[in-house]
Amino acid sequence: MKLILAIVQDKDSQRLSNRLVEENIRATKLSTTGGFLKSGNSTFIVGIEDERVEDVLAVIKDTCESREQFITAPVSLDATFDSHMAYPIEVQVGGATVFVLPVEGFHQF
Ligand code: 2BA
Repeated sequence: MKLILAIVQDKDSQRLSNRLVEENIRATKLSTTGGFLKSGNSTFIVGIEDERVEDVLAVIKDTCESREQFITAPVSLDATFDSHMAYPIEVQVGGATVFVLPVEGFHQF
């Protein structure tokens, strides 16, 4: 058995939830926050048999889009500039960041 942790953008999370249910893949969705953008994303926890890992990855790949996002970073390089000046930085977010981990035990009591 494997544990899949998939961090996806909030915009894709409902579609991914629906697809996982359709494909009979059990999952738990957590509301999470990206450390860099400090904005909301969603983390799916999926416990799955080894032979279905590729199916889960295919569903995630099919559902989650990569998007460009801008953040506004403060500039404080030169004391002669207004310290409130800010400039936008473009970052590419997602589709999905996925970890596949081995599972030592699985119990449902
Ligand atoms: P965030 O940390 O909010 O990062 C959003 C996007 O900002 C990243 O997209 C990446 O393009 C950029 N970014 C992140 N850290 C950066 C840095 N130090 N300098 C420049 N750009 C940076 P993704 O790589 O697609 O990541 C999307 C989200 O997935 C991340 O949101 C974070 O929540 C999670 N994530 C990504 N890599 C991770 C990792 N190695 N461990 C844990 N979570 C991760």
